[in-house]
Formats: sequence, structure tokens, C-alpha cells
Amino acid sequence: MIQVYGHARTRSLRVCWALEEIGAEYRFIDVDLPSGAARREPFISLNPGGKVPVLLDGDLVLTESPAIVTYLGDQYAPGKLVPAVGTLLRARYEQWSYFAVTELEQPLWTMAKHRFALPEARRVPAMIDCAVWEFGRTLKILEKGLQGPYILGDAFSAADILLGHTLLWAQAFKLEMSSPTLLDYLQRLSLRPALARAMAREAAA
Ligand SMILES: N[C@@H](CCC(=O)N[C@@H](CS)C(=O)NCC(=O)O)C(=O)O
Repeated sequence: MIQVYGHARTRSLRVCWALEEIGAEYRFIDVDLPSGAARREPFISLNPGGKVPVLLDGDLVLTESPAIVTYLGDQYAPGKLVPAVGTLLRARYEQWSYFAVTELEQPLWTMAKHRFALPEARRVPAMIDCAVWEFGRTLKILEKGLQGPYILGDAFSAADILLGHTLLWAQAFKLEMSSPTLLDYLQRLSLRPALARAMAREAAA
């Protein structure tokens, strides 16, 4: 059976959300991040980076949330969660998935690092202000890109999982998000039953 190593309120939610959308069976294994379990054996042998999520599927051990959700779509829900390889829609899917993790997520990660994630001596408070500004700029790009109910138009895809999770993260950081287009989008994604199931699954672990 598919196994997901993760922890509530982290990027492992992306993976559980994708699995719930697909309707696949999986086992969720909590890695107690606050206790440092991700940086010790046995977990560190699975992911030398010491981070969640990690997916196990047969002999495959996969890290990096965008790679995992794309793999799951290709393998278990072809054409449903991710468009078929070689199509124009797949190219758009890749564009927005990369945007989610290299553009939209990065300012949030910068804020998190300089608020609490880095060792105290490495934190630079001025980085936080700059990241807030950068995030606002990046939101405008997403707003322009949203030409339909979902980022690829009428069809929901794993790119919406990556973007939606990142917007939920921004909401948890209480960042300003006043665009009706973005608020509608986030509301639409938040109402997906698969997301609620994924959150409950992680919280219960
Ligand atoms: N690029 C990775 C990032 C993974 C990551 O940073 N995970 C965080 C939780 S959201 C983590 O495990 N942090 C533990 C630590 O840094 O000690 C992905 O998208 O999967």
C-alpha cells in the first residue's frame, strides 16, 4: 500500500489531498517534526534532507511535494489530476506547478525561516518585510493567470492543490489577500471534500 510520511500543517497535506482526490488507499505515518524525528534514524535514511513529505510506493521512495503529486496523478489517475504528458495542457500544468513552488511559496518560506525556522543567530528580521512585499507582487501574477474556476480553466488539477495549499499557508500567516478573484478561488478549493478528508487524516495521526 502507498505510504505517506508527513505531519499536520505541513506540505504533506498536498500529498494527502492528491490521494484523497484520486480515492487511493494509503497509510499516513506521522513524523514528529517538533521533536526532531525527521533528522534522526529511521526517517533520515528515507530522506537525507530530513523533510516531509516522503512517498513510498513499492520500491519507489519519492520526495518533493510537486514531484509526488504529479507522480500520483500520472500513475493512478491519468488525465484526471494531471493532464497527459506531451499535451499543451500538461505544459501549462508544469508552468503553474513550478510557479507555485518557485515563486508563490518562496516568500512564505522566507518569512517562516526568518521568524522561526532558522537558528536564531541566522535570522534577519528585515527579510520578513521584503518577503511580504514580494508575496503581494506574486499574488498579482496568480490573479492574472486565473482565467476560470481553476488554474487550467474548467478542470481541477494537482496544480490547484499546490497553489491552494500555498494560499492556505498565506492565510495562516494572516497575509493580506483582498482580490475577489483569489478569495473566490481559495474558497472553491477549500470546499473540496478531499481537502477536508486529508486534513482530518493528518490531524488524527
Ligand atoms: N521542497 C520540499 C520542502 C519540504 C519541507 O520543507 N518540508 C518541511 C515541512 S513543510 C519539513 O519537513 N521541515 C522539517 C525541517 O526542516 O526540520 C517539498 O515541497 O516537499
